[in-house]
Amino acid sequence: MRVVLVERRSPGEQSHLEELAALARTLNYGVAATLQQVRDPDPAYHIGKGKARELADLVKSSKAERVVFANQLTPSQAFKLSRLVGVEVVDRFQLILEIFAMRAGSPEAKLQVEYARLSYELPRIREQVRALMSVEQPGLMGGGEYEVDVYYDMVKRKLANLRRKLKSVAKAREQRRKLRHRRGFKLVALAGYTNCGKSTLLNALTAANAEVDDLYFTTLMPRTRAILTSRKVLLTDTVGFIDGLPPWLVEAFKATLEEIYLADLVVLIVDASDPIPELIRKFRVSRGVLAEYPVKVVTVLNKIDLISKEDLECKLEMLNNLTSAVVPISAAKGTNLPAFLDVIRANV
Ligand SMILES: Nc1nc2c(ncn2[C@@H]2O[C@H](COP(=O)(O)OP(=O)(O)OP(=O)(O)O)[C@@H](O)[C@H]2O)c(=O)[nH]1
Ligand SMILES: [Mg+2]
Repeated sequence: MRVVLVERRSPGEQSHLEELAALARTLNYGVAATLQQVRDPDPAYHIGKGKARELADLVKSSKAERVVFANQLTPSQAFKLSRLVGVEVVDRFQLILEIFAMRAGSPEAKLQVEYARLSYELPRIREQVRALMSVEQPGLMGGGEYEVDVYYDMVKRKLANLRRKLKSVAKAREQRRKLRHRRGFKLVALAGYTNCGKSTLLNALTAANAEVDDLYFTTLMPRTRAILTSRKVLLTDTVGFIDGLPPWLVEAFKATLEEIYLADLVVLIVDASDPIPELIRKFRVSRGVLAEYPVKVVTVLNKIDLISKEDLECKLEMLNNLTSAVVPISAAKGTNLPAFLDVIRANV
């Protein structure tokens, strides 16, 4: 599918368009064109009205079938925009949800994604229906309200039901962790921004054979394996972080994220191949997710095979100013993994 990517930024704000393009690639979309505007959000179209018309022309000339916004849109903005440009308009969160839905292989992942989808939908149901009805049957609002209420209640009941199921999933995970602890295992979780190389590192140190690719959110479900050279240490691969992770998504993936928060040690992986501002942004996002929990963290700088020696020194120095004792590695090439294992053993 061909898509147009749009981003509105407030003055001085960093662009997220490149990341949006990576998300779009993950869904196998081709980026036909991009459009940016620096201004405060407009209540009607999010971007300015003139810019919205420009978008409509761009959609037509580039034969795009969908528009994706880097910003969160209200249902009525998405609705108005799609009427103006003639194709569906979605935001980054919908894109992330679709990726999660596509990646969800296990029953547990499906539960979590369904929970996330409905939590996203619930506060928007009324506005969505209102936006639809105001065009199709102006003046007939009253009649539909009852049906909206029925639907709203149904979604709420579904959510309560899913919450119960997810709770039992979390309990099962907790019991497994306790059992492992009783048997003398130490639990180490691999965490970090999506695509930083968590699964590659898991594969390098264990017999996990986890799926690895250059797309986002390849891993949704944790996978735990013993380290080949230290059988009493269990490594867990986890779902990646992303900027602006909405609370409903975090809530849905709570059981999964608990593998991180309740580990004996968290290895925070940073992608050395990112340019410095991007590297810092992702590091901050990851630290932010971890900050709420009193868990011990060691940081590794991965993919060092992709950068020059000078670049590595510069990035190491910068990271060492933000956190202590960063270990440079290449999970793909196996560089410096023995030193990394020493750091793990010293910290669990
Ligand atoms: N050159 C190089 N590439 C790496 C290294 N580690 C990982 N990669 C590549 O980076 C991409 C992402 O790796 P994954 O292991 O899937 O990353 P992840 O953190 O598990 O990603 P998600 O599960 O999608 O969040 C893949 O294309 C890997 O081959 C490394 O040390 N060097
Ligand atoms: Mg992975």
